[in-house]
Amino acid sequence: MKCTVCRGPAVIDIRRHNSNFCVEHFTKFCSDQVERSIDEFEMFSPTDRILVAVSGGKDSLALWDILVRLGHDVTGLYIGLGIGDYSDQSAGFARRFAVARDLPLIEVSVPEEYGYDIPSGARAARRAPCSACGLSKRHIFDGVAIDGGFDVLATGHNLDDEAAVLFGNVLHWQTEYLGRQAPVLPERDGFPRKVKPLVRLGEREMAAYCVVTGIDYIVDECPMAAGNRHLHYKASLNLIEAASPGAKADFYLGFLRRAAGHFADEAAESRSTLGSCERCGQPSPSEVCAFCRLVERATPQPVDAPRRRDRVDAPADERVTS
Ligand code: Q46
Ligand code: ZN
Ligand code: ZN
Repeated sequence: MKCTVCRGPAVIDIRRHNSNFCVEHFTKFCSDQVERSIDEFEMFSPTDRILVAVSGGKDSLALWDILVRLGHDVTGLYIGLGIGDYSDQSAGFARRFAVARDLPLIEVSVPEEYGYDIPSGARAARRAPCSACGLSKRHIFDGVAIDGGFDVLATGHNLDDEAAVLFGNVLHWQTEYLGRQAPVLPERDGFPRKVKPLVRLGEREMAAYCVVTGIDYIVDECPMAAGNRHLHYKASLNLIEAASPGAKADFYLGFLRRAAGHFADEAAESRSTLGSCERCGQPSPSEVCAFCRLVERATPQPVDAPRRRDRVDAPADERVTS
């Protein structure tokens, strides 16, 4: 197998592009795809300060690496969720990545800061673990991005993730969600701009990127992910992709180009006017936001209301810089 660009030995084939690449040209292919998404969807400018949410997994670490290589100013944000060994190990991968490259990493521990961990907190609050986890992460992402003065929050959602979510939203015709399924969500009402620069790259490519560039990442999936319906959607799409290379990208990117606009009004209508949560100050449609209600139910004894933290000058122990 030869590289389509230089005819040297190829290390990966990308069937949907009908191409094979050597290490150098595969790395370039990944950077080019990210750059193309940033430009096409107007995600951010070269001078914007970017906060990238990192889990210690392949996608978020590869995204951080690519954005740094493209010359962007990027700070990592790792959230400790208290999911046993999985959290301990994933934190280690995020820290080692940051230290080895001398990159700033902000860490927030949900158990230490808010008094619950995801497995027991979700049980106490009678929520599915991923629902409690998603709510917690969104709250912390938003708070750190806004309080730290970042221009944009970037997450490592890839083509497989986004196609699977789209598949689920189409299967159940969740039109309000379809209207919001864009790789850029603009800043509004105290929420930061959110972007997904990996939407042109699949899981297999991100794993390969980490291998060829020497990024060590946590391979194990979160133990709480078992039974998540998106795993079934991903498996179904993988079967379709195997028989018809490019189907996944056509499905997702075609939706963005040709159909997403039809659902925009519906998404806008469903947005309520937001006030501020009386406890934490974050934007909320109700007096007390969903996150503060979760904290109240998830902690054995109500703790002091979580407050917005001053992220601009995060304490030294929350930054990993070597
Ligand atoms: S970390 Fe959290 Fe995921 Fe684990 S509990 Fe669910 S949402 S599966 S990205
Ligand atoms: Zn090559
Ligand atoms: Zn609140």
